Amino acid sequence: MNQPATGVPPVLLTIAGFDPSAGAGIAADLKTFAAHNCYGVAAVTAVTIQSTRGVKGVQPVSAEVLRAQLEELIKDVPVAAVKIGMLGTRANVQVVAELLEKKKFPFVVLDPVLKATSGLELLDATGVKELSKRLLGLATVITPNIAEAAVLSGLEIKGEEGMKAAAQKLRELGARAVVITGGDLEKPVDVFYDGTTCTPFGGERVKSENTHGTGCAFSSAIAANLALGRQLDDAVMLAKAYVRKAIERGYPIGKGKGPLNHFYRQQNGQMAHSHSTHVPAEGPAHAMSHF
Ligand code: PXL
Repeated sequence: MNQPATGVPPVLLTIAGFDPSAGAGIAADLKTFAAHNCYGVAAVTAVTIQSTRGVKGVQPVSAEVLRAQLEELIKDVPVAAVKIGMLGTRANVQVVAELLEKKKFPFVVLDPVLKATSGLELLDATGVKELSKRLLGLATVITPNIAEAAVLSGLEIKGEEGMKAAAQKLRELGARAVVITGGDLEKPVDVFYDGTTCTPFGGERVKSENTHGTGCAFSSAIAANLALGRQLDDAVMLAKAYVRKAIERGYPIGKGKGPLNHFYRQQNGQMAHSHSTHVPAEGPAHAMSHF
């Protein structure tokens, strides 16, 4: 097993896209790992053109470059858990499937990211089929939202009963365990199914506009909790509680949906006002700009 030396945190690998506004994607994943006292490494699958106002464009990384990043990393560091997010292309799905088949990582959390809220594709159409065929069965748990679960299961999902039926269907399609997230519902509920019990995890609606990257933080927090030795159902519940608080304490940064506060636990009160001291930027007041 990948048992780190005393005092050395578990290493978690995220394979995901880059969001320059750092609310979603690998930046969110690395912050979530760090907030759980884990060390994060990342292989980038795509660069997105994005702000808190949404995804405007996507430039996938080639399969060769993704493979090279992964090969270099896994020769070097012992990976305790993998989180998979946006993959971009079918070719990148294949690279990840080959990696997971070759290296048996202790835990794999698959967030099957298909589309941005704006409707832009974050995985191409043939990639969706490939993910369904090859990746579902290689994950410890998958964390689709309702729209993603509907696409992957082929079922129309209405309410909690629909979520349960889709979770069962996704198990039939090869997933070992499924959490369908319903955070956007009027009455938010997540449905967890591991083949034995189908458990709804309800929660109160959190009033916040700062929800950018919620799915990324949730799946990463599950991966961190698994690497730290928790059972899957506990890992899911702890991740849900973490994300809820991180949303409540989220930052009103940017003109769209602000990011979560991944580090609320580390801050706990004493740092709350430390941002008010304004340090003037150095250099000329009117630097050259293309913008
Ligand atoms: O939340 C899904 C997601 C994951 N990863 C990246 C994204 C998004 C949504 O926009 O941009 C990089």
